[in-house]
Amino acid sequence: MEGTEKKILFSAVQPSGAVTIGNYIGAIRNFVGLQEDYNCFYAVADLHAITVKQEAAVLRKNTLSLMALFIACGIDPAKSILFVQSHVPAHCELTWVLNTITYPGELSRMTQFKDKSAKHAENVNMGLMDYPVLMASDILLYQTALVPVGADQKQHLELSRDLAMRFNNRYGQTFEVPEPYILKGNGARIMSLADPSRKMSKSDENPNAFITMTDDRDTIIRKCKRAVTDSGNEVRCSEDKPGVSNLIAIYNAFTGNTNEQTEREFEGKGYGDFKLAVGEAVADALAPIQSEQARLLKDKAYLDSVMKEGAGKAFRAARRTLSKVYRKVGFYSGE
Ligand code: ATP
Ligand code: LTN
Repeated sequence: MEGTEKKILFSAVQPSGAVTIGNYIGAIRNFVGLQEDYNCFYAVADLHAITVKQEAAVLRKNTLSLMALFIACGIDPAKSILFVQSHVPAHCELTWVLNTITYPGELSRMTQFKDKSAKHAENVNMGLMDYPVLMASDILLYQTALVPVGADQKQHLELSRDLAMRFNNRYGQTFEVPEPYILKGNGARIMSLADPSRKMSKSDENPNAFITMTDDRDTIIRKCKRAVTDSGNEVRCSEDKPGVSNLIAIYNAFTGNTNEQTEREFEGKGYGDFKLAVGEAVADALAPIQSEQARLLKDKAYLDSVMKEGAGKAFRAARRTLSKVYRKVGFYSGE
């Protein structure tokens, strides 16, 4: 079938720090397989990243690294449109219009806003609150049908759907109403290694809470060995064993096992053997991605050309929707 008949898919990751295996398992890994069946747009969400304090030089570096990581993980610039969010001004332009149909109460009750406001009490800014509207703009600009994300983004996606429907009701059919694509089972939400009641987050102040995509083998194994587990000594996935269940989810993500297969594999063995095996499986899976990312980062001209081409294509697609929006709301554009 021709590419033009494929539905559109959009997702993004923030360059707000070292990407974790939570981001990889919950989001990036799934981006790769979806490239065959959808017209995919994948963005580095730098506009979102500045809703918490970033160091300019570090943000620039993280943007380039994330672009290289996308490609190293298997996103093919010949199949998907890879770009940096701030290179396409329509994201900010649509955000302004969508702000006028968003109620403050919808934003102030968002879980992520409440969590991040508590965590960054010294910098509770309007951007942090408006974050989900910018995210809705990212999605709606491309007439997106499907949005692959981790479970933590479900609430934001609900808002994107509400805003699409609200705008369509008020101004006439303009936006496709997007569907979330969230993994089933324990991979959709990888938990902190230090506290399995919280999600693994790249901005956690404790580096032992997460494994990054660039951690070396020894670090990965050490972090797995230190991971908080539960009482008992049995490798079994269950609600009363959040620490072990989380390690099983990680192990399965990198080995392709099911919960049952992993439980059988470690029957009669203790947590020690299991944690070592998890660390080795993660390190083995990340090694080829790491070397490819390092190779790409040496070829800045190539990365720049991918970004430039992606931004051009995204710009044209976004313009079509933005022009329609501007017409519907009544902005004068000359005779
Ligand atoms: P921060 O911790 O700085 O808020 P983050 O890692 O939560 O960042 P993003 O970079 O915006 O946030 O996340 C990119 C993608 O990774 C999203 O689809 C998100 O749902 C997914 N994701 C993030 N953390 C996890 C996790 N622990 N488990 C599964 N998926 C995750
Ligand atoms: N907020 C997202 C990252 C993101 C995103 C998007 C995801 C920004 N824009 C559009 C999907 C679609 C997060 O995962 N924290």
